[in-house]
Amino acid sequence: MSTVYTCFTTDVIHEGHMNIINEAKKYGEVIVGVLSDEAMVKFDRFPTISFNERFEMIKAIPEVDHVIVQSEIMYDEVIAELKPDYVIHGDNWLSGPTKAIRDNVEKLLGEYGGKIIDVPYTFSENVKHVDDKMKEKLAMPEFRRKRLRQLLKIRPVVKAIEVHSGLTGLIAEKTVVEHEGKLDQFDAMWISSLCDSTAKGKPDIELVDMTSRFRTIEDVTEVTTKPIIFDGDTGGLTEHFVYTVRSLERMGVSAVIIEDKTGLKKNSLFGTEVKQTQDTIENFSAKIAAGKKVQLTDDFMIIARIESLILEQGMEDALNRARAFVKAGADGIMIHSRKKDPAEILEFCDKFRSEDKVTPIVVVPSSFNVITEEELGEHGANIVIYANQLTRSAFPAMEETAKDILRHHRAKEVDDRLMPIKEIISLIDTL
Ligand code: SPV
Ligand code: MG
Repeated sequence: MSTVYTCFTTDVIHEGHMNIINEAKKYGEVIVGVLSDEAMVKFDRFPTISFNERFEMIKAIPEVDHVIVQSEIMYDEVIAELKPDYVIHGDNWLSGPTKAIRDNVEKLLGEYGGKIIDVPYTFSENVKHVDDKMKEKLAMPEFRRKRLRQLLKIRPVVKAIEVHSGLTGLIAEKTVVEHEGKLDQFDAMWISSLCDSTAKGKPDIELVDMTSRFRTIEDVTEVTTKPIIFDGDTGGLTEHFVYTVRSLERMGVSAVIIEDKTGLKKNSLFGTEVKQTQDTIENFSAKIAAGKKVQLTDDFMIIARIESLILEQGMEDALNRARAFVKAGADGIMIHSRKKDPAEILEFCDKFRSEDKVTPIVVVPSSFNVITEEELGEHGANIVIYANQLTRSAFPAMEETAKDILRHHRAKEVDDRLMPIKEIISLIDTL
């Protein structure tokens, strides 16, 4: 008897899946692979139910003969093991980033004469409704908030990108690339104080008030599902910070990062070129402890950001602070540097990791941008934040367009680099 293989990433079985299974049944014994959580978050989205629940759900379908775990997005392992006569899939993988998966399957099957069956994708009201509902569930505060902690368990390095509006949120949410046969996307979003301020044409000195920063969070949460790491600057007065923690938690933010500076905060990338004052270990520890005391869920994280390297206070000072802030209850440590050479960041990571194996380390490779996420991960970093690149790429592009319209007294000359009108009007999903 022939064998037919398919792989599912869904949390809900709808008529589209049943159509594939029924089609598969015509060809022989049906084997379904359930994609692991690790692989699923890399190319699709976070599951809303546990892996075991997804596995049991597939097992309960009478037409399915066997269920296995597929641990990678690419089918190499399963095809080598099962040598199925057919692989069946919705024809939506004929284009877009998932085409790389189909190409790979085609190559693997071609080696022994296996065949692909592309089943027309089921477009129906109910399929759309089920998909929308899963997304909406992921966007709810109680689901979104805990996702950063979940990701830290399953991703070797969680990567976050800066967002400061609904539109940049959509870029973080939807951008998936295929590169060298692998699919990838961002795990989380960073609401940068620098970019949130810059988008409003204001300096990054805690001038944009919390009410306005919260409004940015709402703009982002309205159109996305990924977890949010909020740049809380210094956290302000401890008496105010406790209220900020409660508000962020309520909005479904996963983590706030506060930096150990006091007084008028300036952006760290100025370093010692401007006057900046580091807070005392005692004061900052008390702020962390106060925040931890008021939070209502176990999901929310308060991450302490250490400015010792930025302010040239030395490695020992940075490490001392890290120890103290973890003791005060910090759920993670962010270490920052404005050097181009990542050496001091790596030294901190190595030294901190040698004495603390568990506390997540966050790094922001804006200046030391030659190092890859993988290399940072090898030194113990858990979260990598691309803190300002969307803003920095958009600004020069917009400025150049403005200049060219002024030069030519019309917009024709800039047209080639613009998103087509059709694309921009359909970029935003409607309910
Ligand atoms: C931000 O993005 O606002 C940050 C990171 O705090 S940095 O600008 O490098 O200080
Ligand atoms: Mg900032």
